[in-house]
Amino acid sequence: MFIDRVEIKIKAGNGGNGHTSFLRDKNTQRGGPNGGDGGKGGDIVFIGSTRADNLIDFRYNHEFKAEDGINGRPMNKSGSNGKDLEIHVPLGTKVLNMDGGLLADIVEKDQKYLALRGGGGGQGNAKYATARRQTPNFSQHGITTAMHTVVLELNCIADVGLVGFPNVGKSSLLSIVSRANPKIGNYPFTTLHPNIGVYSKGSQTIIFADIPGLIEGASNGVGLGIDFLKHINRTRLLVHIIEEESQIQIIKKELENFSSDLVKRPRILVQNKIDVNEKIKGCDFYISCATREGIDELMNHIAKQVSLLPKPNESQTTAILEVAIDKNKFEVFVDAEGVYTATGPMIDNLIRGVVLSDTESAAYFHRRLDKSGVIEALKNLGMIDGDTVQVADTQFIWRD
Ligand SMILES: Nc1nc2c(ncn2[C@@H]2O[C@H](COP(=O)(O)OP(=O)(O)OP(=O)(O)O)[C@@H](O)[C@H]2O)c(=O)[nH]1
Ligand SMILES: [Mg+2]
Repeated sequence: MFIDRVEIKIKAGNGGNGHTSFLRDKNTQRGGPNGGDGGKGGDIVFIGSTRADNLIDFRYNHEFKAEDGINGRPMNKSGSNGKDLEIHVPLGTKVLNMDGGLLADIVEKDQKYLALRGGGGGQGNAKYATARRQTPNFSQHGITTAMHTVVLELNCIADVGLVGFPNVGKSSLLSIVSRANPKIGNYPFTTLHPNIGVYSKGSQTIIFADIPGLIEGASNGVGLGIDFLKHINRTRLLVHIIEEESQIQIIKKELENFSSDLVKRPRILVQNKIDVNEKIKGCDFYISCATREGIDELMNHIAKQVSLLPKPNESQTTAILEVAIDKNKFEVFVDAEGVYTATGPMIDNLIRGVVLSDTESAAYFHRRLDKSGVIEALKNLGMIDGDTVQVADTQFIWRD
């Protein structure tokens, strides 16, 4: 089976929590804080690989989570970082967001795309010790990361695309010039998905893509349609194989209907099966896959052309999937029940570092709410003494 589009879920590791502890041994009754920091969560990284030539592995395995960071421990021991998760994808894989926006285009072996960064670890209570606060009874939580859904879309990477009507001998040619073993049959539409083959000549290697046959009206969905032309969209050269003259214009039209760009790609016209048919005037090469006549000449020409033609589109890797978060941002609103609520990155970040059951920590929390303007914003909404305030998952009664 050949799969060229899948949806997968990815999640970077959570950050480990900071630890709260104090030095305690035979000689020390109540020593200083020594809770260690939590480790960072693992990243999600896509990596170009030649191991697979389609996305079939992702059909059943479609949820990927990087390791969480380990929590901090006493004695100032930091938790270790979670391992990054590398997701191997075939060359030619595009990573898209759910709106179809391009995140990365992976076209080279070992090319990496950092899609999600692991959550930062929380600080241990040792980090919160100050001259005035010598026994901080709290530590910071690690950052929890979210699950994201992305689409993987494969467009095969090849130097040369073989196009033509069904049954003209595209797969036959591929099987002769490479070690690929495509299905060959004396009936139309033997090939149902792209076949990739590698041709080597000296130090030069050329990747060929053999695709299903095209017929008149393919761009309107006749036959197998033209969607699979995307797999030859980044080739340097097209080899158009014909058996009859009428096929020349029809294929050209279908290529044009797919994209004005593809029809302008350098193209050589090759008549196959000359062992059984009259030669058609005006072709660039005449071959027979049955007798091998003309194959060497054709391949020499292709090798030379490919070495002269520019590489297809450069790869482009764009930003990290997670949007940059403004850590000072918050929003306030009051709901129908009269609960005053504050949310946003600023709140999330603040709540990570507080333990509301601890009076000192709670005082710090309220001071920060005040300083950052959250309280003022809530008052502007009409909050008065005795109202209920909701901040993250904590509720309290506001006292002026
Ligand atoms: N006589 C003769 N038959 C050939 C030659 N090349 C291929 N064939 C035969 O033509 C038939 C079609 O060959 P394929 O290679 O499967 O053709 P294709 O273009 O890949 O066809 P689709 O996959 O259906 O698009 C097979 O029966 C081949 O054996 C040739 O040079 N001479
Ligand atoms: Mg075929």
